[in-house]
Amino acid sequence: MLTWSDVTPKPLWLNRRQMIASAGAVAFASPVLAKIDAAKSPLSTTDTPNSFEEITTYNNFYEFGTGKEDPAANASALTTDPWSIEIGGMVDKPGTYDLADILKGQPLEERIYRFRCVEAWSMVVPWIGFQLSGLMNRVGVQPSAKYVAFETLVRPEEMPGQNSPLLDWPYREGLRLDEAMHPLTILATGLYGEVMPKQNGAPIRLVVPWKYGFKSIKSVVKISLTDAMPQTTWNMLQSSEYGFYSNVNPTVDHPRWSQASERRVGAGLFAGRQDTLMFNGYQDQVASLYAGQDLSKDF
Ligand SMILES: Nc1nc2c(c(=O)[nH]1)N[C@H]1C(S)=C(S)[C@@H](COP(=O)(O)O)O[C@H]1N2
Ligand SMILES: [Mo]
Repeated sequence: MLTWSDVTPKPLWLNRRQMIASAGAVAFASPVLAKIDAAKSPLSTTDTPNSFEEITTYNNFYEFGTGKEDPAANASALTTDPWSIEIGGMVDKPGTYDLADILKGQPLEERIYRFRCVEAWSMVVPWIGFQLSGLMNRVGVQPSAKYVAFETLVRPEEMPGQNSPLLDWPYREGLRLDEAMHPLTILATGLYGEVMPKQNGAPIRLVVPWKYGFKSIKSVVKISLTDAMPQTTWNMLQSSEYGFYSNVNPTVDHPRWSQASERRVGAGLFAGRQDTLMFNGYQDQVASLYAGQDLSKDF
């Protein structure tokens, strides 16, 4: 059976700006950096991307600790090959799919997305990924399915944060089916043209750019189609602060802080804060999904 490393594209190209951006972090790993050759999606933002360094050293990945530097320091121990995802529930073709098999036939694209954490910081990330809808269509979503549930790997030997009951492991997330099928929703397998760094959720993680960052679950090993709204990690921990929808919404504050503005990571000490946009700026594409819903209740 093919493994992820067999299908990882070999060195292709590298432009000078990216070489400078990523040199400190990865250049030592190989003389020529492996690049994934993926066309840029028109769904990309024109905002300037954060640097590779910023994206890979300021992370939330509680399986590796709660500090922003912990994932970069601790994630190297994670084994990401072999990797498979168990896909089940209300699908025609349930099974445990090897990562290479999951990627088969799914067109990889570069998607430069704004990314907004619930902690009121933001980044711009050039992801490499494919639409979740492509995988859903391949496994055959049954008419009874209304939601998609996701789980992260549980492997405390390699994920030291899982040795404490800080969160109820596995990390869990969920989307309504129409959100999961939306063209903006991707499974990402890389960033900056590189195979996904471990601290960012290698080898495959969800990215939902109009929702707070915690919806974008990392290192996914299980996907289930259900007819009931799935349990989600942050909602289970504190339902008054974290709802199921978690759409970026500057008019609905977190009970302990404002969501009206955000700090762009790396923008510099004097850059100031910027206004947070409804649906993180993806209003034109996604507002219709929530027509008729009271977003102060469905937060
Ligand atoms: N499994 C798992 N996924 C996770 C998290 C986590 O702790 N564990 N943190 C979430 C949060 S709060 C954010 S902001 C993003 C951060 O993604 P990044 O580190 O790639 O920027 O990952 C999300 N996905
Ligand atoms: Mo977050």
